[in-house]
Amino acid sequence: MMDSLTIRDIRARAVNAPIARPVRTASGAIETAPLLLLDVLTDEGVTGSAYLFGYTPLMLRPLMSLVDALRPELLGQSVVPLQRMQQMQARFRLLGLQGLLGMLVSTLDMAFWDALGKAAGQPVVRLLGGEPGAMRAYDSYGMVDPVADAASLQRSLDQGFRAIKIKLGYADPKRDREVTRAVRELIGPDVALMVDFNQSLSPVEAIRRIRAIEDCDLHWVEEPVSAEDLQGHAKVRSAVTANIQTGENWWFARDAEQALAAGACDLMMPDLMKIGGITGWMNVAGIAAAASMPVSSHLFIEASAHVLAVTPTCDWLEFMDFGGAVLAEPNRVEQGCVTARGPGLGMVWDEAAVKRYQID
Ligand code: SMN
Ligand code: MG
Repeated sequence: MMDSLTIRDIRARAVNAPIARPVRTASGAIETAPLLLLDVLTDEGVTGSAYLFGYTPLMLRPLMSLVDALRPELLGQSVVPLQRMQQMQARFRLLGLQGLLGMLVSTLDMAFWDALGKAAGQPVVRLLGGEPGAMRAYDSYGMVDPVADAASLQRSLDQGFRAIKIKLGYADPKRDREVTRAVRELIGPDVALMVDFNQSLSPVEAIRRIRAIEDCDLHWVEEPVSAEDLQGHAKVRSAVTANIQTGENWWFARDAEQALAAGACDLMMPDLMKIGGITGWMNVAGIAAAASMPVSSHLFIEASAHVLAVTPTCDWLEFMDFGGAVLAEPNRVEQGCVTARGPGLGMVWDEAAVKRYQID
């Protein structure tokens, strides 16, 4: 067991990886996974890794430049995630950490934790005071065609998923109802059904559309209005019976606290890459526990399985596999659950696949 790790270099590679099925949302489609693969090399020979999801390939080049800009700030520093987070917060206090910089700082935090886990020969979840456990997962879809996608949805159930999420927010509101009813019919009454509007509606329109589908026994309704519109979320929440879910666009723990203070949601789903990595997640886990607020994850299957297992009010793990194509052994679903692996976060790059999908 090493006493401490010192950052020797930070390596970043941009890849545009294939995904199992495109994710069509009311606010744009995701056809591939544009990822930045980060490796934190240390003097002690341990390497910590994590991936950043850039949403669009357009952001990969700027992110590569950002890594170059941050490298001199971090070389020679110790791998102590809390200290590095405080260093970044202090260094960029005037600028703020929202946006690409926040994504990078959060992903570096995940890589730091991965390095600590590897150095200790333990999964990160153990360093956090928990142990690997089977986290119940839902299969996360984009906008579906209930006829064309029927076989795929059935496959999800056959794999053991007990919950399905679909995207809504069609140009024609009637289509929201048609699709939701058809999917409910397909999956039967015992499988949880979540719907996600991806911030596409005004509060008035959201209330109208949610009321029209509430008889489909919805497990939650996600981001009906702009993520930043906390009052809008609160207004929708007070006008419908369905539980309102949000959080994937919160920046760091303070955004979570402000959303709770505004009564914006019944459930929360922070995103590891925007909430401050493992370190930021643990802050939010405390806030959520104190507020008795169920916490689900957003993307990042591998790392989320670790942090959900130490989240006292843990709810669902989102299964949307964006990293699988470049991992030697992608996390699988077993009986509808995903279990954290180690050492570290349990991710090893498939170097041949990385080479195949790498972009300069
Ligand atoms: C989502 C966000 C970004 C990419 C794909 C899907 C979505 C979710 O909002 O909840 O997974
Ligand atoms: Mg969402």
